[in-house]
Amino acid sequence: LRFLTAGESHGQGLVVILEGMPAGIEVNEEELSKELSRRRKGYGRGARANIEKDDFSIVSGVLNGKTTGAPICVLIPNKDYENWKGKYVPIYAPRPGHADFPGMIKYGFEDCRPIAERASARETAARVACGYFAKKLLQKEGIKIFSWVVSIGEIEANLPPIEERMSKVDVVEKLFQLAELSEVRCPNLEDSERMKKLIDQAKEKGDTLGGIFEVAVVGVPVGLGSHVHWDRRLDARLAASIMSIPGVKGVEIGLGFQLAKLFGSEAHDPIQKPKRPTNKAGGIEGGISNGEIIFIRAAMKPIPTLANPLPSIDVRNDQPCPAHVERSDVCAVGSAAVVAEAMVALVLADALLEVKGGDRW
Ligand code: EPS
Repeated sequence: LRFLTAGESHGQGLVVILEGMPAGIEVNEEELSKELSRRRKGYGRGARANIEKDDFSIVSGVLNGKTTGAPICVLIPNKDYENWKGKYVPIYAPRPGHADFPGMIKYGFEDCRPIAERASARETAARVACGYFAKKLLQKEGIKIFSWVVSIGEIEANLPPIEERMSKVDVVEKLFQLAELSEVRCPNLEDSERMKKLIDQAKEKGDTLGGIFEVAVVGVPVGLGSHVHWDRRLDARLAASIMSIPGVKGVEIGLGFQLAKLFGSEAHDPIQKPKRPTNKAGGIEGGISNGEIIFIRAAMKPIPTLANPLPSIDVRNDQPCPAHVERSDVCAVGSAAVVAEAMVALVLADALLEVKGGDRW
């Protein structure tokens, strides 16, 4: 399974091509539309989220509601294109933390606009569209993906202990249901309100916020990924896919960094039938899924476009000046969690197809 996206933030639109999906997977446009709106919404997203409706067309690879085995192409036009058409707004003061600065030097531009347009997280709408098809394939095997936000800035949600979030299907399902009701994807609805207030404060100050989200996958069989080579290890592939989401700076599998503090006798999950008592490994041992819940945590940095900007330089004369300001989001951690679901789905569907193969499902 492989996919490519194309498109810029204020260009005509986004395109994604997904190749390698077997024939016979039922898909429907309403569900895909819902996935796109789960990513688009959220407290802290900018005005752009109201402009875009993420209308799309599936232009190939699906007939009569089922995949055909041919490449699937989805187009998502940018509504905002009409407002930007024919205008060119250069960016001369690169934003610290953004691709602006290294990108313009690397590609030899005199301003950062050509970099900013493609570095924009707008591209993640295409990934979510693509991930939908992977999710449908996984669903056929009884594999389901869930996500929620655990912290925004300094505010950590009061949630069931991580050991339970990693190992109990009923806890995972409940957290997901609650997260779906929250404007910041946080399953604790009181803490959601506190997070929203913090986002308001950041906005007032012209600042931005990051946070931590978790992804849990239920129903993964034993044997996806492999210990035999570095690029076949499932944990490595998942970590790379999550790290590829704009703004993500840290990824943990299972107890992750916490494991480093424990003795081996405390860190590993005893093997017993019918069920292992703990899942500190987060469902992967030796790069292979072990049949437990796959559990991933990721940290997203605050968005680099600040309304109250950090110091930068004017690249035309190297003189100090405030960084470029333009409309952006204050906080997009909830959206990143939905994108992470899509990336995880694509990696797991790929790993599943390696094991099961098949032209039709
Ligand atoms: C983004 C900046 C904002 C976001 C955009 C990502 O867009 P604009 O600069 O047009 O206001 O809203 O995200 C989306 C449009 C989207 O659909 O996610 C950025 O610089 O990454």
